[in-house]
Amino acid sequence: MKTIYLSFIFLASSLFSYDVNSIPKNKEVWTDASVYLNHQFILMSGFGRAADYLCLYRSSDYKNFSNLKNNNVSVGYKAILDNPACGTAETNTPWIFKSEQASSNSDLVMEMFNPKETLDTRSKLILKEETSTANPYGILTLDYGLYLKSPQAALYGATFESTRLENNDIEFKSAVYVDQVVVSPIWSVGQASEFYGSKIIHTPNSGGKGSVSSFYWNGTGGNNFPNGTPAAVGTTNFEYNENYVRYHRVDGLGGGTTNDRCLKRNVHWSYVPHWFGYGIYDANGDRLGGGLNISVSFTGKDTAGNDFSGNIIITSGSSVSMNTVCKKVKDGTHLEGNTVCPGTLGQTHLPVDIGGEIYENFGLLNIPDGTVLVDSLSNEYYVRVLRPRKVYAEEPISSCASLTVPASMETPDHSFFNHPEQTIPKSGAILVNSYSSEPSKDIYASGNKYSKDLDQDGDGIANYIDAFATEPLKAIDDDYDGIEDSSDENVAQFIPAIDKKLELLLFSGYAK
Ligand SMILES: [Ca+2]
Ligand SMILES: [Ca+2]
Ligand SMILES: [Ca+2]
Repeated sequence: MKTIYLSFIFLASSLFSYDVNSIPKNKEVWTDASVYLNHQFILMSGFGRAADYLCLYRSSDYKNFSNLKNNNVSVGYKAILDNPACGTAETNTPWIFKSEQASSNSDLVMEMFNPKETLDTRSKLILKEETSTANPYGILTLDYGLYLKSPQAALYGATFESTRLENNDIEFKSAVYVDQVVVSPIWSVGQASEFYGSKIIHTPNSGGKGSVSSFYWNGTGGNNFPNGTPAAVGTTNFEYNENYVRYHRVDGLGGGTTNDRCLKRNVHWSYVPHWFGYGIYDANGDRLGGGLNISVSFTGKDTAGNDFSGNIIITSGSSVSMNTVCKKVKDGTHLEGNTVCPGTLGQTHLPVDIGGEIYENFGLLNIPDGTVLVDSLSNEYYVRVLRPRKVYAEEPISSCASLTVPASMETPDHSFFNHPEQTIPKSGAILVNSYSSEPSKDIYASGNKYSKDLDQDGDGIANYIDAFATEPLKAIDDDYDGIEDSSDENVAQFIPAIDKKLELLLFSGYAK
């Protein structure tokens, strides 16, 4: 059995612990996911969420449930997963997995689906070769899509592929599409979008080089994915060895190129972007909205470890207004007390070179996960850390002297998407439940799972093919609408109508 390891460089996700047990588990304070983002995101964006999806596959216990058949037809199985532990939003419903590997040498082919009333999530993984230290990308194809059912629209799509070249180098490519409505509800479906294309050539046991192209359309003047003129477009180019990454970014519209910067790959620190990194909830567990101006007191430590006691302002359910302070990007140490970086007027993340070290302004405080903030009327606000950022330690450029940033490579366009045609397999009871020992987190099945070959409801149909494992009069629901198919007037699966836009070319009139 092939095994899904997880050693994509640069990528990580994490679960924070929090304790708000009196609030129902379907509230946002529980279902919002913590996702580790990267401070040097222009370098990482081409990887998309590949590591998170591989984490879901790996959590599915597929080794125990591969090659499931009923009357010689392949079937799937249901799994309740701890989605936040993989850096993804809590679905509160089972995933349906299908896993097949003909022999121990053949490809492991897996699919996963999460059909819901309004949204449909589906993914396909073909694993040809496991990841290893020499090849952190493995040899694989991974597709992931999120679709709105009515009116039909693709909200998110991603294709990741790694292959072996003739000289044994590994080529990793990706294409990622994001409808901005996924990022923020202030947008309407199809109004604004992002596209990323990346290509990396990795030499095992040595290093590699690559380019990440990013496009952002805000819909102005009807400009949109794929051929409209973007509001922002650029290419980040990099070379890395086992210890360091050297990179810069070419601004596609202005034509300028940033100075080369140098990161140490295995050293990092973290902070919370105060303008969008938090989840802030009212006493009912609902996330606050926008346009707020709530003054609350905070007593704790600033990021230099000094005592802080004073007022900060909640400006939305994601953001807190606070002072910024100049810190070294290497390790987060303050330049001098709580001053801002010279010449920056406090603007966040404008790099300043001081004696060969790079400094930027960051927020003065990291408000800890689980903090309760109180306003003058004694209203309480619960704080979660939802979007912490990992900062790779920035080194003086001399540490990267042996590396040379390559010229921009050709990166995949939207024709790279595989758009696999998928049918959700027949499945039965929940066979895997990551919340067996924490049933209160599972509002769908209370932590329950069922033995594959037993017959829980005694209707003569084994659990693994009984879609209603505890209801003896029901057994089949092949269209996943919750209605037993013998009394279902319309048994038809949702099929995403995908507009591939292949008649259009990706916008190419930008500086590379
Ligand atoms: Ca049964
Ligand atoms: Ca049944
Ligand atoms: Ca049905």
